[in-house]
Formats: sequence, C-alpha cells, structure tokens
Amino acid sequence: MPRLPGQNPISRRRAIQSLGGVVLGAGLGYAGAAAFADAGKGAKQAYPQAPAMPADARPQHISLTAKQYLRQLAAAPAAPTEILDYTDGPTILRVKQGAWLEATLTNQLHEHTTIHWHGIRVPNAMDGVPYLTQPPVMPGESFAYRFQPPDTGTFFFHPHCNTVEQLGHGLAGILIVEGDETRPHDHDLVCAYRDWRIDGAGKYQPMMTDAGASKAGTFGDHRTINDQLQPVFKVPSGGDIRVRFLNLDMSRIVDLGVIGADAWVIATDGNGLPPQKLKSWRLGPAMRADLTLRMPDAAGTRIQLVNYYAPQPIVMAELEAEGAPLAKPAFVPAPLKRGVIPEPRLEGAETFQLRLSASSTPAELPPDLVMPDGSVLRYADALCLTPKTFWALNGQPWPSQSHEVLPPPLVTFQQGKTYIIEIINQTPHIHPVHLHGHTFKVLSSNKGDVVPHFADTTLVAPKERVKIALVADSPGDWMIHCHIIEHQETGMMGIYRVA
Ligand SMILES: [Cu+2]
Repeated sequence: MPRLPGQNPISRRRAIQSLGGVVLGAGLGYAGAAAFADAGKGAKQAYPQAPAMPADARPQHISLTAKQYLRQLAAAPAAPTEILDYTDGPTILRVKQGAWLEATLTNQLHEHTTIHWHGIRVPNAMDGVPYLTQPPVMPGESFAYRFQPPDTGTFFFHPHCNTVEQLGHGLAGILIVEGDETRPHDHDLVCAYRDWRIDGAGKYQPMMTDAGASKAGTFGDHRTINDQLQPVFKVPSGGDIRVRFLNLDMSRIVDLGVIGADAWVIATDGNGLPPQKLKSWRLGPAMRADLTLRMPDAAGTRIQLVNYYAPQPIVMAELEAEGAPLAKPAFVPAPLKRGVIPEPRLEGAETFQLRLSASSTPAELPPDLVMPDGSVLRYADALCLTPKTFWALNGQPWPSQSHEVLPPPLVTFQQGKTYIIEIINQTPHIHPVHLHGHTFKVLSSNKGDVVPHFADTTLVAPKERVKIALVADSPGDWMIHCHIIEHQETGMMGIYRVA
C-alpha cells in the first residue's frame, strides 16, 4: 500500500510499543513515550461515558473506513492523487435530527485517529478527542460513535490528532442534519471548499512549514469545490436553490459572494438566522454558511460562487440553469425553523477573557528517531505532539508533549450558567476560534456591527475583541482552539471545563 509523506512502513502500534524501550535505551528518558504505550491500549485514564443507546433505538448505521483512496485532483494527464477519506467520497451523510446514529470508524491508516463531530453538540464521550474524551483508535481498530444529533444544519467531521497531515490529505466528511426548512428548496447543493497542497502533477507539497505555522498558515494553490476545480453544477431553471457552503481548508479565509443572482445567508455553522442579503460573508477554516437563491429562468444561464478574499474575485464554482423554468411565485427568502440551542441569559453573566497571543516559550522536540528497521519515526506523528510552539491561549501554549499529558483547564464553567467569552486577538494574524461541545452566540465586536448569530467557530481579526456567549449546559472537558490547523498544532489550543 502506498504511504503518505512522513508515514513510515511499520505500524504505529508496533512503533509506539517499541518506542518506550528505544527511547529509554537511548538515554533520552522521555517519560511521555512510555506512558503513551499504555495509553494506546486505552487503559491510561478514565474516559467519560456516553449515555447508552436504548435497546429499541433502531439507529441509522454508517460505516466510515479511514484509509487511502485515489482521486483525480490535478487535471489529466496528471495521475490521481492518494488522498484520505472515510468513503470513496466525497463523504456526505444525511441524517435526521434527534434520530440515533451509529457511525463505526474503522482505522486503516498507518497511525491512530478519531472522529470529531465539528459543531454537533454530542455528549463529551463522543467528541472524538484522543486522550481527552476517548482512547485513540489504533490502526486496525474500530470505534462506534453513537449519538442523536440535536440540531439541524450543515456540519462536518474530521480527525483530531496529527490533523495537519490527516485533514491535509483529505480526511473529512460532511454531515447534513435534515428537517430545518419552512419552505422546501428545489435543489440542495453541498459545496465543500478546500485548497489542496499539490502541484500540477498531483504530488503533495509540505502540509506545514515554520513560516506558515508562525504566520497565516501554509497555503495550497489547487482550489476545489467537492474536490473538483471550478465545477459547474446543473440546477433547475427558475428553481429555489439551497447552497450549503463549507470552508474545509486548513488555512484559507473565504469571502463568499454570488454573482448573477440575489442570495441570502440563512444559516451560520448550520444555525438558522433571519435571512441576510448577501454582499459577501467571511468564513474562516471550519466555518459554514447556507445560502438561499432563485436561479434565472433561461436555461444555460450561469451564476458564480466567488471568493472576494483575494486581489481579484476567484470563481470557485458555477451553477447552470437547466430545463424548462419552474413557474413559481416571486422569490422571498424563507427563514429556517427556529433552532433549539439555549438562548444565553446575558444579564449578570460572568465574562471570561480569552487572549490569543504568540507563545513566549518556544520549544522544539528531540530529533526524529531511527527505528531498528531503518525507518524514521517522527515524534510528532507517533505521539500526537506539537512539533513546535508558536501560539498560546491566555499565555499558555498547549504543551509540546503528548495530548496524553493534558494541561489543566483554562477555565471552569458552572453547569447551567451563561458565560460571556471575550476573545482578544493580540497577534497580527486572523484566527478562527472553535469551541467543542457548545454552540455559542456571537454578540459583538469592537470593530463594527455584528449580526447576532449562533456559531461554533468565529473569526477574530488582529486587534479585534469579539464577545460570544453560551449556556454551559454540557458537562465535560472540551477543547477550544484555533481552526487554522497549523496554529492549533503549534500551541493555540486549550481545554475548558463544564462541571
Ligand atoms: Cu489561528
């Protein structure tokens, strides 16, 4: 089986099991490695327990096999690219709000993995953070995620360790939770944006560079929607179209616009809001926006989805009207059904300040390890380590050790209370800040007016202070981190606790 860059030919488990001895034998005395060998077997710590699925639940079963697939990304005659996915995708799941889901992850990678259900308010035990909420799923192993998606909308899922390599090679899926429309659309179109780090021959470039990780991130230059370069989607002439736009890139910002038709934003990160006439809508990595629009009547007419976050607008995809026009009354954007996320009660709420900053304690790891069979084991891959530290939350970089050595929580919220979090960006770069476990309301910014909206990820620009609020209703230890993955993996990550 072909390997990805940075992967080694021996299994992670074998490597990790031998690692403790090798490391100690080499006199490095790296304690985390030996501890990891146990953690890999799932015995290291008590993980949270998920509520049991009732015997009569009749869940929707989904099989997700994390492995390598071949996909034609670069134009022919380039060879297909070895990508990672959960199905021979793109992986798009459609499920029902509140209905039990049993998604079984089978790991056929060369290293451990998990699934984090981004933006879905799952119980803590199902949140998919290795060493925090569950043991890592080792190569050859499986793990069943069982939960009832509580909210409708457009979500996605991805691994949460060595994310820069796994997500960078494509490992992500889309989860649509249906049942939120007050007026059905004639067509529902998923548009997942990502910018592959490949060259014209379909070969990978480095996923992470020091220059990128310490600044705005490392960028690819192969911009795709649903893994296709500037695709044209055929949709009904005169039809009402829902566009579910997801920014699945690891570092690109998108200012989403539509040319050729009026469009309205009807959901942010899956959560409905009163329809907002679209000029452009800024989306950082991991953020989503659902649009509603009416196609022109004339068959063959095209409209464009564009990114204005560039010197010249970049066309990402086109929609082409097809067939005899649907005879419909004049278009008025319909809001989605009201969500069930608890409304923060702001009066008297405590404020927690979260400062985004550069790290004052840069740290480097020991050099890579040459295994007895001559292969090279990267500490960062094997141990879920941050290879370097450039960033911090409240002055504390995520320890440049294993996820298995967890830092104390940045803050503890009392279950049931409302909290305001003021996110203060003290860096010269923009950061999409993501909270696990809770969907928050974006309230205000010192930089200008904000349309109040629910979200799971919010952008904070340099010198900006953004206020968000949430009802801390789900107990557990939850991650909070920047979703520019290189920032996350070089320190801009922490834990908040609800108890
Ligand atoms: Cu960041």
